[in-house]
Amino acid sequence: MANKQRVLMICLGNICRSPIAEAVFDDYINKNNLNDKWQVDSAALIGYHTGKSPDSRAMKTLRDKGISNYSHRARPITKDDFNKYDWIFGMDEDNISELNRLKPSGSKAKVELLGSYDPEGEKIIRDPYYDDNSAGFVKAYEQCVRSVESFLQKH
Ligand code: WE7
Repeated sequence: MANKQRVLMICLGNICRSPIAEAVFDDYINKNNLNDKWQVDSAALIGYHTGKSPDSRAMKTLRDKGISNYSHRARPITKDDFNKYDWIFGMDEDNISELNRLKPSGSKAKVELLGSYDPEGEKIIRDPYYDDNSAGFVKAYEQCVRSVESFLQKH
């Protein structure tokens, strides 16, 4: 359908937080019949993990929450993404600084913290990569659910 709004979820390597955010967004638009209006993808700031599946803790968290059909391969963000997407969401302030540095001037995407939509005001979705368990992934998931719901109710 014409005039789909496009959202791109971004984190450092595209294997932990941004795949969770993408899967949560996709699940929400599927369940609410918003597929004609929205499209979502995710990407990395660094091509370090290009072609890899999300971290097993991210996939387990999604499965435990009932999202079992998600598959994704990490890819780096491109200059074109800044004109293709309407919103590009970072997970923390480092992501936002890097996105603003990469963004070609005059490109259309709005660069924002996904957590800026969290009704509980928890703006930063912390990087759980070096954690020794999956609690940080579950927390990131819950933050994504709150922010995605609130974002889609506003738009
Ligand atoms: C991460 C990461 C995350 C940090 N996912 N990596 Cl060892 C490395 C080096 C360059 C790029 C990437 Cl992606 C990675 C692996 C994957 N979420 N978070 N590294 C991380 C966190 C805090 C301080 C420094 C780093 C590299």
